[in-house]
Amino acid sequence: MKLTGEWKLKWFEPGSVPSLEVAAPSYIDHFWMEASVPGDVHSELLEKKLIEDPFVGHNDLACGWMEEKEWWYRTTFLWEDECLEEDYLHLIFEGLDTYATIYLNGKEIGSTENMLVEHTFEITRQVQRGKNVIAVKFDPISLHMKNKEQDYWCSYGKERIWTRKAAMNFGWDWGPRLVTAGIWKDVSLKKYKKAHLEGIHAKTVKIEEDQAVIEVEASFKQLFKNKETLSLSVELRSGTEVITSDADVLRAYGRTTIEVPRPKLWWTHDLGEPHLYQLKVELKGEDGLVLDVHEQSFGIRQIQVEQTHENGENLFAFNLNGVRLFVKGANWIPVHSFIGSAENSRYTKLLELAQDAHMNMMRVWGGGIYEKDIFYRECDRLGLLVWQDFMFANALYPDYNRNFMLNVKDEITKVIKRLRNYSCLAIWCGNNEIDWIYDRKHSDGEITTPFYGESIYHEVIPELLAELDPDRLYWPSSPFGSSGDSDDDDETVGDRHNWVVWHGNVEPRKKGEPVIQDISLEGVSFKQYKKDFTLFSSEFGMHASSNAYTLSNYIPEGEFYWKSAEMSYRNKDHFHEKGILLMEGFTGVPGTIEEYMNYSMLTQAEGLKYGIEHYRRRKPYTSGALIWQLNDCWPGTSWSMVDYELLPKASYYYAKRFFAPVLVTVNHDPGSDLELTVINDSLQPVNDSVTMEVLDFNGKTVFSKDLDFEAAGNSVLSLAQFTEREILKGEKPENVIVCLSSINGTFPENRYYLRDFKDITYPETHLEMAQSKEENAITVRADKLARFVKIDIPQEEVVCSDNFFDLLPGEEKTVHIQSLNNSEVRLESFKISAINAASVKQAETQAIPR
Ligand code: BMA
Repeated sequence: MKLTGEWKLKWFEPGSVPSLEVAAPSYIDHFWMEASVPGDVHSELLEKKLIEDPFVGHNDLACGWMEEKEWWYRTTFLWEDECLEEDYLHLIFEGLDTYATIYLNGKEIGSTENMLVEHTFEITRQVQRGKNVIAVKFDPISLHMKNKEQDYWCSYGKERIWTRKAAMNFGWDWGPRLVTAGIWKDVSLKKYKKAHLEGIHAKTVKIEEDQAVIEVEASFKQLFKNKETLSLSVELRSGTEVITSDADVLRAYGRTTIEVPRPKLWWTHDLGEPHLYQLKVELKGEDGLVLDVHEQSFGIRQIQVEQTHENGENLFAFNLNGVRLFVKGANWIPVHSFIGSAENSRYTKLLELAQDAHMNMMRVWGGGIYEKDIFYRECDRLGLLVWQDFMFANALYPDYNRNFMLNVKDEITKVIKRLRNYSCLAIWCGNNEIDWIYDRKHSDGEITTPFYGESIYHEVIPELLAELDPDRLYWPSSPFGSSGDSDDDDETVGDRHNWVVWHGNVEPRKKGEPVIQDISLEGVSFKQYKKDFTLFSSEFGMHASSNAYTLSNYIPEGEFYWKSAEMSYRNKDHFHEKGILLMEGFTGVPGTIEEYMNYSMLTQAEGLKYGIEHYRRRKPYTSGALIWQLNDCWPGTSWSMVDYELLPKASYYYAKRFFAPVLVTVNHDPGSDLELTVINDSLQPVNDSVTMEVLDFNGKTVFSKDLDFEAAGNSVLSLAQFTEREILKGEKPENVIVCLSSINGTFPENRYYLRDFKDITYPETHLEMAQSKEENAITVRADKLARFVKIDIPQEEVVCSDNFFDLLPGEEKTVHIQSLNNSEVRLESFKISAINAASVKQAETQAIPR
């Protein structure tokens, strides 16, 4: 029985009313506001218009008072069921944010201090027939911080040292401080008879040609009065195919293996079908009656991380069902500042976007939450792997405190049990950047304390995993791995965060050495990616503006201009110069808001393309590229590829090409030779021919060549090399575009300029366009080369088949438009522009002359 839906909510001054009074069934909550559960107090007050939208202007600062209140939720439920001798009842809170005390019918049944996991209460004797009252009190965090030392390293919000809550609530370098409270996940009542299942663990132990072996373990809890010998049966189903097996049970634990003939494997979507079986585990009494059932989907698959190449070199390569992968994806942060109120559909939309851009892995970054089940279910369904951090990020944690550690151990245990059965789960990781940054800050004298928290990642988590999920790789931190005296960002071992680009880190660096940062045009430039020979790039990226619609919705009137205080407030990173330097090196410094939006998006998109094509050419010695970051939790300017209103930035559309399974790339820098490489991540051999054309901006062919190739499955093929002279035939390098296209259609068109944007003078081009309402499509054409053709969409959650593209002279492109929320697409309000277009076109006016 679900207890979600309507609850009542009210805030009090902390301690101003005795708790037992408010919790009492007789208490009159008549005048309290109604509240949704799951949810959070900010969303509730916003809906009731009691606060201004915290995302508009500086309104987030006006919400500060909410952190200092005591928040109460109350609800009633009717319990008509009888609890018999052998029955017992659980009240389950899947998420309480954060310091909560729970009362049932006026009695305190417990208190919790961990937002990140579920909390269950046995209420068999407290429940009454008829009306019952639940009251939940949330204390202000500050109340629990009294006498708690907070005088050591913790980026953003010192309270989070002690508080097991989404770290990003306290602010991050891409989001505001909005410290939520509330019942943020489902609440339910579950009645059991005699016993219930507790921990199911299903895994693939062997995959052979025509058979797979699955192992299912289950434990259960039995009512102490019940002395029956219980049994467990397991069923695996795919369509009409059903395999059943009974487990051998010893005390409260059972185990069985299932042999699956001709198994259909779970693959990432780029390699095959993410096939899912249905798994059912039943717990039965001596009379054969089913006491409890567990159902889930289950993918037959094996995943490992290969750390040594056949030739002895180091690797960090995921291997799925025997196939060594190149991981393509992005880092995932909470989908909203108000996580409890975020709709499940937001997860589906973002993950489908990721899949459409050929991503095959998401990293659930350690400063947010262990995601909601919908996230993992969708990753299972869509064939996306998950890199799962434990929720420890950029801070020291008080592992010297026994109570804190009991809380942490409980959290880790619950999380492993909840997530280990998802097929998408590829790796566990202890924390975000703590090992690496501890050494940096310690060497600089900024940290003088011991490495508090070290035992969590190096002792507690690995010990619990050895018991509860021993077969999946555990990686203590990200980045992690050192070849002797180097620091954990070592490119020759494990994963690496490339914050040379953007943050200007100077690397390699040895442990104990001072930290050097080079915040200069060259220091932060994306050209630095080519010096990165990492085995696995798990974080790297650059800022780009959000789309105009997203920003203009939340920036107060008159403030939507470049360098306004409101625009600058959207950028939560330190040293705003970094972004400007990055643009200065590639596009030039913007002078207007329009230029800022274009230049930052173009720099991010071209920069990521530059880095990722380099990483991909290094396969398998580089085996993964996870962009920082896929999504945003508010309408700011950040490293994200998709903005808060679910409007993709240019980099997202670029990803559809630079992450394509088969890609032909050019390795080139101004003045250097052009090296053509075919990257084939698909498992099939590809036979095709590349047409390489060098055109001037009026469309004249300067050079053209067809190059046949045959690329083996899962391989990289070096194809050809040209000097600039050979292909320019006297033309100036800044006056041409190099186009690579496929004769057989096996790879997407790939285009390059031979000089940086700022060093090119684009001709003035004229755009022509037409629209088709019936097909939700726009066709665009340009007379001369058009750079960065942008379809500006004043509507949320709309995606194009392509956007932010270039058009060759006379080239015509039809773009299909899709609304993610199925609302009407208002084509007539779209604006089409190009950086070098004479004017901006409104979608309704022009028609392409035939
Ligand atoms: C890394 C991440 C995040 C941060 C990002 C950008 O440090 O792990 O903590 O938001 O880089 O600075």
